[in-house]
Amino acid sequence: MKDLKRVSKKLSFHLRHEPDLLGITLDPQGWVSVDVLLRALAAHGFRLTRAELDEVVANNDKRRFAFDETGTRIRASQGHSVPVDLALPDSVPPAVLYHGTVARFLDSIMREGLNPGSRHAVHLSATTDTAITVGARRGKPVILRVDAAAMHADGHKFQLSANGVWLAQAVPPAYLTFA
Ligand code: HQG
Repeated sequence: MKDLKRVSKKLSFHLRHEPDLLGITLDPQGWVSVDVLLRALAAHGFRLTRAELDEVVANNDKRRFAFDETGTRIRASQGHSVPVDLALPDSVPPAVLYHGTVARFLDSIMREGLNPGSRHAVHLSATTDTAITVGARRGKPVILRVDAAAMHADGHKFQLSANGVWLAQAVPPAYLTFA
């Protein structure tokens, strides 16, 4: 079996950020046919069987990818920088959500709030453990507490991705405190 992490990184790159570089087109909700994807990967020297793809989708540490209900299409569940409408329903968030970041971003975050940067949404976590892992990707993690109950009461929309990430368009600074 191919290295799962290597396959996951390759799929993330093309299904979230650079479909063009693989010669594939994502539909408006981010889906692409599994056959088309496997053929495009093979054409670029990255041979992957359907069974191997199934294993990556099933065993991926963050369940980053999902098949549609027919199993014929695949997409990344979140994290895109290409414009997609995941068509996720709005959901009522837990009263408190967390965001893991690092100290060097704090001045800007406390001034502007959390913004999605190059991604299509701000990623928020239901637990401090997950937020610590997210922040630790960039250095010593700093955990911010998001008053999601107040945001929701004030009309801000939240969606829950298929892999348990809470998504929001932005988090104004008034809803942020240190966890
Ligand atoms: C920061 C990974 C300055 C924000 C993870 C973060 C996650 C600001 C960075 C997922 C800011 C954006 C997403 C502002 C936000 N001023 N900095 N106003 N607002 N930031 O990678 O949340 O492995 O786009 O704090 O595990 O770190 O890819 O977002 O540090 O789930 O599946 O700007 O990516 O998942 O960074 O991570 P990112 P993120 P995967």
